[in-house]
Amino acid sequence: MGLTLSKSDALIVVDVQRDFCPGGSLAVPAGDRVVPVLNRYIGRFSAGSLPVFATRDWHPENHMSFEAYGGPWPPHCVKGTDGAKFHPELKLHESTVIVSKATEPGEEAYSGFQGTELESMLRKLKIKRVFVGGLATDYCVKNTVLDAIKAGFSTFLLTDASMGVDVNAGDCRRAVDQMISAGAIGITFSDVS
Ligand code: VGL
Ligand code: ZN
Repeated sequence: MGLTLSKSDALIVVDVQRDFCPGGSLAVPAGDRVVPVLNRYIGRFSAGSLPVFATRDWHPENHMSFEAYGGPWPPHCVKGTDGAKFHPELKLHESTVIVSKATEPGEEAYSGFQGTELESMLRKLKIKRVFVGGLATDYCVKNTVLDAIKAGFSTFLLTDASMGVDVNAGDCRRAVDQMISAGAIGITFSDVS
């Protein structure tokens, strides 16, 4: 596609945390495969001094999404635990802005925009286009992409740097279709290099 990155572009890395990677409590199968690809995007954005945001699921111990509290998931990404840490090989820079979400016991937030300062920070920087990748395609990536579109950003889905859970077969494919129908543009690293 040959995109030229500029000052109004931002990268949003979604939930690349240990618990969502193999060995974690809510692992995306082969979720860690996004790490080297995201590192290339991070390198590309950082080289141009363009902003990089990293969202993280940051739950209290009694979060409503956990089975014990009526939710669908095993405990994961409890704030301050090893499972909530970013994948150790994810090369975040000093300047990366970390966005913690789903921090309230009674509120789920699959989107990085929900209950956070992400949108206001992007506006302050006069960002017009966002590039979104990470985990999981069918939950937090999807909801972050859909909210970015709703907020008026031109939104690019990093198809080579996102992976999903597929609780039901086809969930990821449907999530990608839904994002594209809503206006997201699917790209791979070669489009920005
Ligand atoms: C996520 C399930 C539960 C995600 C977060 O980051 O996609 N999925 N919490
Ligand atoms: Zn969660």
